[in-house]
Amino acid sequence: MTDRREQAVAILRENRHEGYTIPSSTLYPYQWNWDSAFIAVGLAHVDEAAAKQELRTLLDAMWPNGMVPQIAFWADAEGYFPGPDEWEAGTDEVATSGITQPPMLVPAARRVYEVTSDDAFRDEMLPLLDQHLSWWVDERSFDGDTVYVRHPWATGMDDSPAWVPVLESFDPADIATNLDYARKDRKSADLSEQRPTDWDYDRYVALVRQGKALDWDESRLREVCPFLVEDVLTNSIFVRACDDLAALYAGAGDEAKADEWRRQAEHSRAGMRERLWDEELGTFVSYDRVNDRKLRVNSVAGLVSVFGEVPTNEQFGRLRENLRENFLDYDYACPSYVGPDMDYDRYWRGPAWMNVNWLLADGLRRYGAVDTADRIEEDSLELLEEEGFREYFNPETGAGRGSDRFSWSAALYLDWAS
Ligand code: 9YW
Repeated sequence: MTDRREQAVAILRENRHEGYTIPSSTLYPYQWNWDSAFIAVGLAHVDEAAAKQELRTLLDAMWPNGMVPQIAFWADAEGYFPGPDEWEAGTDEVATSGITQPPMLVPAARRVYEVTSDDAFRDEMLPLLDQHLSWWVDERSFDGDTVYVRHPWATGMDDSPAWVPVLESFDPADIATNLDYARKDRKSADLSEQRPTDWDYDRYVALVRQGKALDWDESRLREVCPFLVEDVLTNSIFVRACDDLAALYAGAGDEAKADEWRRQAEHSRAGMRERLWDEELGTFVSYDRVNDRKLRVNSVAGLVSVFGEVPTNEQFGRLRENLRENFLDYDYACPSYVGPDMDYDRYWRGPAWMNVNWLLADGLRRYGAVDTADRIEEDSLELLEEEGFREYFNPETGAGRGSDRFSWSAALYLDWAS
């Protein structure tokens, strides 16, 4: 094993708690939803039992209605805001946050199944994954095709410039009575420059307090929450999740169910092509349902539509041009955002992230864009080799940013390097 490979395995071991892996011991000391999915993909190469358990534990936190929470607070920990007392959400078994994250756990479960060929694991997962994806369709879709989220944290790309117009459209004081809080995420002067601003945080916290005041009641929140967004990244992963669930059902011999989810994938894909495509930018964008408008920014999220095979061939041609001209013109692929106020060091406003590179490379291969996928994977490996398992990276200099010993960076290294 190379040194880096040994280090990656050591990080996953060190961040492992009982049955799940925390994203980072310095910044995120609980179980996070899509982090666990990427972690399971990596763990499958080195510890199949742990990979399966990672997903089982995540699904143990599923709400009775089928929502899989963004955070499961399985054990007490210090150093994170907002913690369980702030959210007041969860199940009889575990306290959780009151929002979800992109349903990456379904593609991850398919991957883990393919690596392990464990039919019992697949059969155990099927009804749970079905319940979760059904929740998206039943509770989180206005039209039955595209799905929405109600918090920037739910998108996984917290401070994407795409959310600014929505966050500007309301006054935090109008939706939450108390706006006092203390951030715990800026543990050093450097991190202050690399994390979301206070302006963003005021709005994140106000949305949490609104949800809590309404007991996380979906139908009431649908009426009053000012952030109801059809996020392009969530939708692309959702479409892929529907296809992957269909494939798992087909393998288990349940053709009726396989058909049902294939049809859902097609229907959601069609909705995205119709409403989320932006010809001028050459990408897919998110949609603000409250103010009925596209959120027109050139974010890597739009490119990740290839992960769900969303672009038609014609759209793909345009998207690929956009990728080449605007995103690959940096020393390291792939900036999370390009455009006005791009910030190479700040979180989702410019830095390159390994999970997004992984999704993008996977999707590009589906379109036969092998060279571009190779370039993204090679750059990613180089960043990880040179800088270690950082949370994100400056796309111009390659400097590591955010937390160190970050779990999904280690896990995806294991997948790429295997
Ligand atoms: C937060 C844990 C999470 C990721 C998100 C990333 C960040 C901050 O960290 O969110 O407090 O939830 O934006 O994608 O899941 O690694």
